[in-house]
Amino acid sequence: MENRIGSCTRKTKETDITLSINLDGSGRNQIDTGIPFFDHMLDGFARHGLFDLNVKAKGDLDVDCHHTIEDTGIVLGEAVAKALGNKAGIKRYGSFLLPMDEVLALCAIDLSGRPYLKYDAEFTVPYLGAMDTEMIQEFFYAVSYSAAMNLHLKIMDQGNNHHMAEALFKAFGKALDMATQEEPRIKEVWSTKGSL
Ligand SMILES: [Mn+2]
Repeated sequence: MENRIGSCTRKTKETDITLSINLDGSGRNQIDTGIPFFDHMLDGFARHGLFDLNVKAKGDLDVDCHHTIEDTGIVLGEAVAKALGNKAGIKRYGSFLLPMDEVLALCAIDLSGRPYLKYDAEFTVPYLGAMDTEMIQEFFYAVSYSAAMNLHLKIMDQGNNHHMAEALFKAFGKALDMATQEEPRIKEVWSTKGSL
């Protein structure tokens, strides 16, 4: 099977983003959003999901990080959806329980075509670097609806805020890698409805 690659460009008055993802990559990535902590999170996502990811985002960071992070989520979701096409022959479900020292994060995904985010994570600091911690939920919400995926994220054991954020992004990478893997026993779309 050829590498499944999706790319997406989005330009508004607030942001200008170009992103491409190779679902069958090796984790190589080049990420520049202008928000170093967010770059660090996307690096963890790509590396541990074994996705090749290129992101160039220029946003209105003079306002704050909101539009840049939200719109990067929208563009990432669209690129994943494009790379998956009709989703024939994939596992569809994926989940991962990721420990990071004292922190334990859960991610479960169904590439169902029905967007839904269930997010349960409480941060005790407002910022990590120049990234608002409340933007973590906004990012995953944007990904979930633009890729039309059912996405559950939950911090099972709390701890250091940097660890909690990083554990969520890495768990998301691992679970998405699992859900997008090919299932050789299935040739068609794995749904009783016949489409996802
Ligand atoms: Mn880190």
